[in-house]
Formats: sequence, structure tokens, C-alpha cells
Amino acid sequence: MGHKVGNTEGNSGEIREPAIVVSDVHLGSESCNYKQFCDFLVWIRSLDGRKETIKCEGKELVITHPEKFILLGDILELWDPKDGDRDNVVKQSIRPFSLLSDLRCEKIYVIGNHDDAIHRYDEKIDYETLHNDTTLNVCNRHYPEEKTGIKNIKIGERSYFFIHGHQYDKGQKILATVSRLTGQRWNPLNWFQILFNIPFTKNNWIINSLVFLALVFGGWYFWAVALKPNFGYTLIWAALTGFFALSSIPGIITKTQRKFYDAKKPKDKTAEQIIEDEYYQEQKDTVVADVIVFGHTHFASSYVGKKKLFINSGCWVGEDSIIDDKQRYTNTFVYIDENGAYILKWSKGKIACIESFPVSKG
Ligand SMILES: [Mn+2]
Repeated sequence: MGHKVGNTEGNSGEIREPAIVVSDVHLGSESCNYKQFCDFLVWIRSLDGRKETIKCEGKELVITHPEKFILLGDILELWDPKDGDRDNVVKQSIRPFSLLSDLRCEKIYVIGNHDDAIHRYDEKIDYETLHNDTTLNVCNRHYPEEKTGIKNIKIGERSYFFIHGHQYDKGQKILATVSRLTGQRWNPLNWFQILFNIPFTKNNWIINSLVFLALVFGGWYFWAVALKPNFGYTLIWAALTGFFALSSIPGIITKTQRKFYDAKKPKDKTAEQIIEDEYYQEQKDTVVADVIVFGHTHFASSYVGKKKLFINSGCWVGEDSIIDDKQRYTNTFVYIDENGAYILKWSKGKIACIESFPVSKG
């Protein structure tokens, strides 16, 4: 095993063995490539004590077991799970997390926007020791975290910084601003999502919405015509109406929110588009690293600019497709060793090289 991060003298954490990065698995969502992701984890486990050599842009790449496995955000789909039901997230998480915990390496879970609901675990899970003496660390916004005093992770000659990437996204600005002003995470859709996942609401939201409407309109009739204004009845009517409003409206919103997200998300943008289309604000960037690895846009790609190399780790949802004349691959991951970084694709047990960023020698 290589060196452990925790070097308090320098500003870099350093590792000697590779790191593997995945993002945007969206476990529990409609289009998550759950089975392929599990197979991929089994393959990583099989690298223990074994090497796999592939061809990457004319050169040989020797893949070995990682020292760090970085989950770079949106691993869980807590905003828009299949059928709005968070039980689907639990169902699709048991196997991946059991495979993950078995891996003989350090696991870093960086929280994205779709799994922001678990941000409290940032403080609760800090280098938690698992059954095989490896550690799990949950990071709120990026890795490494500020509180460690470590600015970046050095692998070979390059320094790396890992961030989910919604920080570069205009569409996420309003949420971030309100959260900063109120001092608490603000996400109205998440609030409705949680209310929807109360079993009584989840199972009966349609009938509840009919009861709600009947109470609203029936209430007017009884109040004005049949009973005449009466404080006691009005109070009961108001309480019942409120209860059924809370038991139906979250269902209606949860079931229609996908349209809202689809219209708003900057999905499928390349690293270049995200960095150059004003998403990325240079003056606010205080990251000290040669390479920024991020996800969020579901487009495995790279960009050199702003004196940095940006690598997008892609996603594990949907199929390979052509977007704006560019080939977009899914089921991708970033492999980093002392010789450079690589965007690779997992495809039925075969590893394909999408792009490579070797450290220039000499
Ligand atoms: Mn995201």
C-alpha cells in the first residue's frame, strides 16, 4: 500500500498507487446502469494482486488495483428516484455498497447535488474504518476538504483536485445563493420529495388530492351555506384540509418534477462547454492543482484552459449517444497513476480507452 493522506507538513496528500474516479451513477433512478456498475466493481476487486494491460492511444496502459476509489457525486439519486420512491434508491444501493466496502482501498464519497440530502454525513462519516481495515470518508463539496489543510492529491508529478462540478453550473446558482443567505441547505423539491416518501402520502396521494379538493370546495359550501360561520367547525375543516394538502401536493410535484429537471439541467455538456460558457468563474477559483476532475454533466471529456487540465468523469446512466456531433460515452471512469490520467469506458468486462493525458517525459 502507498502512503496515507494526512501529511500535515506539506500542502499535498500523496499517493503512490492509482486512484479510480466514478461519478453520476444515480443509483435508484430510472435509467441507472446498475448492473454494469456492479460488474465494474467486481472487476476492480479482481485487480487485487493482478494487472490488466490495455492499449491506450498507441501506448500500453497497465491497470492495477487502486489505492483510492473516489465516488465523485450524484452516486445516489435522491432528487428524482424511479417513481419518486426512495425505496428504489435503497434497493439499488445494497449490492454496490457491499461490493465497494469489500474493495481493498480507501473510499472517498464526495457529495453531489442529487445526493445533497445526505450532506450531514460529511461530519458523521470521517475516515470510518470498515470491516477490512479500509476507510470510508464522506466529503461535502470536494476532495480534499479544507479542514484537512491539504490542497490537492499528488499522484506522480501532477496534483489533482476532485469536485462534483455543480459548482460550475449556472442552474444551481439560485439554490446555492438561498442556502448561503439562510445558512441552511435550501432545496424545495427535496422538501416535497421527503414529504412524498411518507408511506401514507406515497400510497394514497391521488385519493388524498381528491379529498383535499373536496375539502376545499365542500368547505366553502358548508361554511357559507349549511353551517354558517362557526369557529369550531372552521378549525376542524382547516386542519383536515391542511393535512390532506400536505398528503397530496408533494405527490403531484414529485410526479411532475422530472419535466422541470429535464428543462433545467445542463446535462451532456462537454468539459469545454462547462468551463468556457461562463459556468466556471476564474476569479472565484481558489483551487491549487494541475488537474481538476469533475462530473455532473454526464459527458466524459476534457479541456485544457485557465492554466489547468479539466477532466470530466462522465456517468453510468443511459446509453452511448451522439450529442451535437460529439460522441458521448456512458459507463466511464477516470484512472490516474504516476504516468498520467485516462478516461476509460467499462463495456462488458472490456476496458476501452477514450482519452489519455500522459505526463510528458523529459
Ligand atoms: Mn450533478
